[in-house]
Amino acid sequence: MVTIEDALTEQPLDPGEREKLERTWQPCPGFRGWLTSVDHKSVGKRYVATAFLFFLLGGLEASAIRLQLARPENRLLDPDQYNQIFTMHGTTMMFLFGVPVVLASATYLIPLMVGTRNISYPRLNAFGYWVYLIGGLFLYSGFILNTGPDSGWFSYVPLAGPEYSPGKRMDVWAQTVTFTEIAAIIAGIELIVTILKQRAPGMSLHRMPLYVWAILVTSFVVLFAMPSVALASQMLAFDRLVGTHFFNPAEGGDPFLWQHLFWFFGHPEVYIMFLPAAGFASEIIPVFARRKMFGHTAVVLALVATGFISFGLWVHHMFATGLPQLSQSFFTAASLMIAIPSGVQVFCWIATLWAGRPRFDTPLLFVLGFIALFVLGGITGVMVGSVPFDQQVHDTYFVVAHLHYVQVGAFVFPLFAAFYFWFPKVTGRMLSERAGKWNFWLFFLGVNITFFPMHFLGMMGMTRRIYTYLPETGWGDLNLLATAGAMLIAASVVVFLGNIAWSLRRGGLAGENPWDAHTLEWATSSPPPPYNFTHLPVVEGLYPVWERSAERPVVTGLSAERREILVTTVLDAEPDSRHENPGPSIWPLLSALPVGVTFIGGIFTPWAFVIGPALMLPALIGWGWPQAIPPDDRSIEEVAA
Ligand code: HEM
Ligand SMILES: [Cu+2]
Repeated sequence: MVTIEDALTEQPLDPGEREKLERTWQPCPGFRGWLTSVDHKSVGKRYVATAFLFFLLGGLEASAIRLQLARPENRLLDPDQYNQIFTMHGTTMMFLFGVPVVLASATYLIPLMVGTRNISYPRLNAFGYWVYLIGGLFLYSGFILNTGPDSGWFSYVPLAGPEYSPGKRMDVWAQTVTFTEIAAIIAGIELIVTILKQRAPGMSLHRMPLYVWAILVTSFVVLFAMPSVALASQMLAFDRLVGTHFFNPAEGGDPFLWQHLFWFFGHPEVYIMFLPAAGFASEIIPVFARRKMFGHTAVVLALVATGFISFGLWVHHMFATGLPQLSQSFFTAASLMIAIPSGVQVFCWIATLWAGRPRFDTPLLFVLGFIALFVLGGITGVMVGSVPFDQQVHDTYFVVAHLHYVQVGAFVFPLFAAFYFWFPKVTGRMLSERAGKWNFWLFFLGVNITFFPMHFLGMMGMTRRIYTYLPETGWGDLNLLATAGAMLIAASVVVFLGNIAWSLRRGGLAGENPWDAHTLEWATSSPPPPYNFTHLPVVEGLYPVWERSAERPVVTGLSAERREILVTTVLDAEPDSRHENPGPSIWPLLSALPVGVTFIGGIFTPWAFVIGPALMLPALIGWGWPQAIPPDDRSIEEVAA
């Protein structure tokens, strides 16, 4: 076994090594390259861009909702359109934007941050992207054909069951969910393996960056939460298509089974979005406060604790169903408890800023906005977490206000911070600071003007999911205000898009490390080469770039003629073995298509479950076909020796 000390060599790569790396890792040219890429960066970029596209679509739907509700008795949308649009909005934001964008950005960032050449299972990663894309396109083709789901984003039975939702609408919803869950589980697996087995030598667990911790916890949450809803959506599909009775009480089924299975996923989902967002904040704050993070260990423990506790709260979504007293108390206690690890993180962020010399660039502004909105959303969360209050405001706009403070404030804000922060790394160019500040202030004002009044509307009795209301209710003015706020949000998104379009061509050149940041992705060029690092780095501290010694030790001995990655041990990240990472391949795409045939065809004919797998077989054979590369039998001792 090679020790870390052995790895601390400074042998320069022999001349021509870089050209060899270029040749080994180059993607296929042109359009074929686009279809066959297995590079975590190109797939990651594409994944993030697709998720943002869905964010824009979800935003258009939100605007339609807000325009409809701006005045009492408005006739812009009819009830049927309204039902489809709010369901599409919720479904898009949660399943096609929220979870995917989190995992997509991790797909891009994690291999760079842990100092490796590519993600583990890169072909599976590409496959996951295609499956997700098929799911998203499927949902939107349904919507365009007036077959958009209309039972709300959590599709409660019996409303979503065969009796009250005939037609194909809810089948489209159920299968879309299945697609996105498959994609998410795949990403979770790859990220866990990459984090645990591919960290650069020296990055022992206690030197792992906080964002990497956040993604590790998130990926485990994904693995435990997603199967629950994937199962539920298949059971719903079977109830609707095959005539099973999982949720039909008349035949011994149970509608509450749906609620439990859904929320056992649905609540942790909120943390699947929030934990990485908190991870972004914990990376960005030290850079702009220009000091190390206060309470690193406390934040790690808080992330892990949040991951665990997030599985103990799901029933707080069901307080209005008439639960026994004991479970009401238990789930109230658990819901309040999760405020503790969240509070720990908030205090650590504030302490870091307090003791630092903050530089108020756009990424930090978005993080500050996040902290403010997250605290507000957290407070209303504690309020609805207690049964008596929840009984009053359940299914009102108070809940809509709460959930958006958390999701827009504690998720979209840090995401924008991350976008401004990592855009220079990904594209090589800086985003405009001036436009960034406009983007931030319009967004921050817009979110508060949109969602703060909804607290009052909820208390005044305005229920969610209503397409209009009477003038006598007195809800008109606050609704108009909320709509005006939504227009500010829309304006800020336009500024954001304009900023990207302008900066991609004219933005200042970023260079390797424009923010003077500390994680490993800043130790390579912007954008990084296909092989990420010319010399794989050896990590000497918790802040690898800030704590780099003058010698700058690197790993040597990995082959540049094959796509070799260094596998290290779980705890101490000592070199363990070498692994060959596969090259470009069309099979992930060709395997994703039969998955599409199976689940989409399955809502029309059960034969799809025969035809789809039959088509899948050749694709899998192609995928698994041995490649004509001679085995590499050098021992691990030659690496880094
Ligand atoms: C960016 C501006 C946004 C605006 C103006 C907005 C507006 C709204 C409104 C007015 C509703 C209530 C519809 C109704 O009950 O009739 C709603 C519902 C919802 N929104 Fe948003 N939203 C925005 C962003 C987001 C984001 C970023 C997420 C999640 C990541 C999200 C998730 C949801 C969910 C899950 C629902 C519940 C849908 C349902 O009842 O089935 N929204 N949104
Ligand atoms: Cu919850």
